[in-house]
Amino acid sequence: MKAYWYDNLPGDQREPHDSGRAASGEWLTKLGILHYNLPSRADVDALARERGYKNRDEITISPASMGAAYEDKVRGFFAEHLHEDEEIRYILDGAGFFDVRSHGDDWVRIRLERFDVVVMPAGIYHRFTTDEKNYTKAMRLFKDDPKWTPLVRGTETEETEYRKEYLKMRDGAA
Ligand code: KMT
Ligand code: NI
Repeated sequence: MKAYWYDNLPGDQREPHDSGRAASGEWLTKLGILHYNLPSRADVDALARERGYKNRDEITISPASMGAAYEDKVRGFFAEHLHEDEEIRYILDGAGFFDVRSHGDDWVRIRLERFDVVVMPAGIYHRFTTDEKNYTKAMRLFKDDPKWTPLVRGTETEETEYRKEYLKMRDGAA
């Protein structure tokens, strides 16, 4: 895993967009993000047990697996949204980027490679993209009763309790 501030420059979303300013592990912690590198599947199972992720599936995001739908899918994953539950992703092969909003709506880009796990808290605005190699194979882990519908950023998501709770956690009580 590598995290840095997004450069906000034009160009394909799959380019690195590395501003050259690293985002520290402490900064990710401040945003409520957990991250691990777990080459052993037993460690993933243990994490799932501890945190109550009872369900999982696997997704391969590539032109080979998605055909003509690939470009639309990749653009869809890149629409900024939040969830009312954690989003947990374990990279099985390839690589990809999760961008998460920080203070002042600045983007932090998190590059994930094989065996990286990221847990994003409920209520954080984020988006995903493959990189220029166009290949991400990932395990998606869910709680028993998953609430993982993406809520695309807009007026409803500003007011949702999950967003308010998240900001309280991140910024403390006003
Ligand atoms: C998401 O929520 O955008 C995704 O699940 C992307 C695919 S998993 C790396
Ligand atoms: Ni999401």
